[in-house]
Amino acid sequence: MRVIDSHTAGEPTRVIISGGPDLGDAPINERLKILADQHDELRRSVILEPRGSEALVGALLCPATDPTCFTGVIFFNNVGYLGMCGHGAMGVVVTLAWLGCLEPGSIRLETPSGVVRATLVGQNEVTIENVPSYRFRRDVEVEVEGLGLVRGDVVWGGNWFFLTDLSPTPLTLSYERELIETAENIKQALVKEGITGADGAEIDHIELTGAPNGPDANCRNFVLCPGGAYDRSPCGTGTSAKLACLAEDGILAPDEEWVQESVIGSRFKASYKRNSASKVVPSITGEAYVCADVTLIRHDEDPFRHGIAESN
Ligand code: PYC
Repeated sequence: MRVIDSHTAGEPTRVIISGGPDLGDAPINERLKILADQHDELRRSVILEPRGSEALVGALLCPATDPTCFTGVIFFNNVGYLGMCGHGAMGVVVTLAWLGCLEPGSIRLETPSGVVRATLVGQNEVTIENVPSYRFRRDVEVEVEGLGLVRGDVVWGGNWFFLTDLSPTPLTLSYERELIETAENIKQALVKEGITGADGAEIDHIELTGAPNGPDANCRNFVLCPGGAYDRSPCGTGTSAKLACLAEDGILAPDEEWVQESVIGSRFKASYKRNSASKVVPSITGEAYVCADVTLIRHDEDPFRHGIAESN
């Protein structure tokens, strides 16, 4: 199986170029279900060790059902599937350009969370116009082990987020273990107290926000992803969630620039517009770089051909 690896602001994406299954021509959400139900070993072998790592997000390209879209894309990680992935969409675009399939300019990508417009500038800079983002619940209070009462917002940015500016430690890598534990405890507390996104959706991303380190950034974040890895980038969908709150609170005006810094110090530039329904439509700009063009080999006799999982 040929895959191309890239990183967007430090966060890795692995795009499957050949060797993926044919998922038919049903709507993309149904194809995601077929992939999950019938071909989940693909996700595991591409993402899990020994071929991958917990930080990796995979992308399977498939023909779009919407004729205005360049391609469909299904994102997945070490524990399952993502409706949308901002850094991953940037990685896909840069990968397609590196393969010679795309020129600088705009395309539309069909994702399970909705259609996303992506604009490539040069070879490495990509702007994603994400799905409309909104705050679902504000100032939600949750009792968290080791932290006490934590207040935050439940927000949709293409994935479900709990955003809070409470962090007992600075948002730096020297506190990596503590930050993961804090975010995991918040996530567990949300589950325990039955706090969800719309229609009972699990809140599977926790975003801790705080003051930036650099003078040219507005905010720093630490984002815990569903499989327990933290996002090395400022997280495209997480930055979208942040913009939705800033817009609603009247802190950021349409078209005003917001610079989001990640826990490793990388940045996304962001802004938003309001669509005809007055919904916040975030634009997120970042840089992605192709870093490997790889053939993954899965021997029939290899006991870990489908990755190292608890069930091994
Ligand atoms: O950039 O949206 C994102 C993302 C989600 C999970 C990891 N990265």
